[in-house]
Amino acid sequence: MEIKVLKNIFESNRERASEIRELLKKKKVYMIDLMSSPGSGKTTITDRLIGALKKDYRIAAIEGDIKTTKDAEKLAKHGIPIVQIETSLFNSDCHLESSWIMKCLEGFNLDDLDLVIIENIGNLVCPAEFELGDDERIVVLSVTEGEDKPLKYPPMFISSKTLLLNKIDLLPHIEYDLNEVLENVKRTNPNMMVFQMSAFTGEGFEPFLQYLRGNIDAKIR
Ligand SMILES: Nc1nc2c(ncn2[C@@H]2O[C@H](COP(=O)(O)OP(=O)(O)OP(=O)(O)O)[C@@H](O)[C@H]2O)c(=O)[nH]1
Ligand SMILES: [Mg+2]
Repeated sequence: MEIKVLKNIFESNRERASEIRELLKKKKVYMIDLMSSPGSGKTTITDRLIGALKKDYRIAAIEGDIKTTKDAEKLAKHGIPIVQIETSLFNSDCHLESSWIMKCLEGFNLDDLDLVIIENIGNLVCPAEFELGDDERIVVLSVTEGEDKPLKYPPMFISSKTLLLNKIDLLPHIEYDLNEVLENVKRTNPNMMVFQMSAFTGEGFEPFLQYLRGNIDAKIR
């Protein structure tokens, strides 16, 4: 019985994710799902992304947190549509689900959008289990989290297309083996695209921007 309930949750989430995929295909909107541990740099990256892309694309953001509207407030200066999901208002869930994303999308005018950025809740485990109907799952891993995370938390790395290895400005100050983390990524997901960057200084951000522009344009142009 327990297994049946669990299966139903995942099935209904997957069905709604498929509906989202269809809707975004029809409306020609690209959607990314940024996932990571708490504090890896999702909001800082989102801020930089919006700043760099808002001249060329019409962007909206969905911010997921258990509590507070702090991340949405940080992005408010861009003047784009933003929805903050606070899961403490229902179950304090540690991930976002596709039915909530659908609700947010229904609140946007999709005819006036090219790109939706979802910042998932800071958690390297649960969000991997819940498809959101996005075009691209992106994991952010900061260098202060250790080289072993791809091996320890494989579902997140296997289910994602892209890795942003963030906070490389801190490398001179810490013990960190770049080759080791890259090897661990390759062992976990050989097809993963990896971008090394500092969302803080902007170093390494341009190649990721070019790659993302290519993916967005391939869908919406
Ligand atoms: N040195 C350095 N600090 C960074 C970088 N990116 C983010 N930070 C800092 O790391 C802290 C957390 O960054 P956030 O962008 O809030 O991280 P987050 O993943 O959105 O965090 P949650 O939403 O709480 O999961 C902040 O103090 C940022 O200024 C970076 O590339 N280098
Ligand atoms: Mg954040």
